[in-house]
Amino acid sequence: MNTPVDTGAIQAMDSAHFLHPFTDFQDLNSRGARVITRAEGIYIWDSEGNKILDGMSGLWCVNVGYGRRELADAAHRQMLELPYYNSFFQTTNVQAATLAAKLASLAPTVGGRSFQHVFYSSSGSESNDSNVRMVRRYWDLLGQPQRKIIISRQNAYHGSTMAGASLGGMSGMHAQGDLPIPNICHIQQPYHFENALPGESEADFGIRAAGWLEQRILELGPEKVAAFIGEPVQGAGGVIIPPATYWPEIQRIVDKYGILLISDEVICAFGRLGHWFAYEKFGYRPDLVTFAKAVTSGYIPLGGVMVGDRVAKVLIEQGGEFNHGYTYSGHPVACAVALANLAVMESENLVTRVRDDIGPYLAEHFTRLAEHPLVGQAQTCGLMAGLVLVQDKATNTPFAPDLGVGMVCRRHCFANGLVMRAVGDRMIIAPPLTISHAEIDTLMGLIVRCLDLTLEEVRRKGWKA
Ligand code: PXG
Repeated sequence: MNTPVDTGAIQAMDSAHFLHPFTDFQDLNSRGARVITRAEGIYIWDSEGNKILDGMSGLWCVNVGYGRRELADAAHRQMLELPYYNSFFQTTNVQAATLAAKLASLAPTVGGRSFQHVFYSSSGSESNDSNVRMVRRYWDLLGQPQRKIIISRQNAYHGSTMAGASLGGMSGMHAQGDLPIPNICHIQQPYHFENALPGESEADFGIRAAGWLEQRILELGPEKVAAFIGEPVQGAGGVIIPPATYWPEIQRIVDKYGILLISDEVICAFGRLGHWFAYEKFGYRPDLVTFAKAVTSGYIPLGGVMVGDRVAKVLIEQGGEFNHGYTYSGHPVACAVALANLAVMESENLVTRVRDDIGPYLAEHFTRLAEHPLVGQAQTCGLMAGLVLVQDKATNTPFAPDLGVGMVCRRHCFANGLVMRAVGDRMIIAPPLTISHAEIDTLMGLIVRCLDLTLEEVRRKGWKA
């Protein structure tokens, strides 16, 4: 049940004291934040009693859905037994060691490369900072300290710390705070809808987009390039699904120049794409894999890096002390919750369910949205999906960005009990992996209704014929 909440009082405290992430503070204060008070399954409730279908799994993380007693019990038990101890000074804890072994067993070996080691953090951002540290240390130890540059992509999201935001390719983030830091650069993203040549097939575009990496490596000098980092499917960038040809060609290029490959799976791992880890789906062999979010289904912060054999061997056998770590590396409560979360995923076959059942079911229904007069393209990958709102469907002409049509649609979603995100004019969802067929039907009904309302509004405003 909802504990009664005085919405106005909470909003007043919120406005007076809480600086929200990625928020125009003044704008939020002028309207007051929506107060979310409880959640169950795929639904959240606000303090006014509105029930809202959470099409985003919180922020891409609540993969097992809300209200899981198993996870709460695991945290409670662990807090009573050992709430905290560090792993700096030659100590460990049962949960951190057990989880590391479990994660190693879940990460598939591809092309003879396995992941036997985990470096823990508390978030995706920290994990990518750790990646930068590990990559640089690796090349230093191999006597190639000039290999410093990490290549990433425009419109990538890799976090919000100095290194995370630098690795990411969000121009708005780079504009604040003199980013990126040195030795990080970006190539164009593999977004067929926007960047393909007229008539260019997905397959051809995928090869050409991967070729931008080789071009940049040659411009920089291969001996200076340390690593390439990418999300299997770009999440925060708007669910940008690369052509099937893209990742294998990236693999060919990094192999050719001996460059490390980092797969940032903060969103894509733990079943989101129907696999424990997404590199398996796309057929590439990363050296480092960033994870966070759904490792605990977001019930408690935990992140880390799966460290592949190639890097682990050098760090362990040649590295001596690695001068990097966090107070909460291997936090026993977070690791206990992760173990309980992975146990739920295994016992309910959530990962294979996405691949064989609910993922295809979502695809079947979501892709039909492409028939809507406002939609230029609708695609899914596992339980991630994105559609593009267009001004002219025949030519896929976009709306002028300053009209903010995506935000218009998002407002209709929120007002009608649906969390669906807008990234520019791309509307995206990533529901909990537990969503039922009937709940997908409900979700689709809500999306269609909100698209219809958006269409009505843009026509009324004369933005579309
Ligand atoms: N890498 C990826 C691929 C992510 O999606 C991070 C790193 C950073 O994780 P932390 O735990 O430090 O936030 C993320 C996070 C959005 C949105 O608007 C996405 C994320 C975070 C905040 C907002 O879609 N992803």
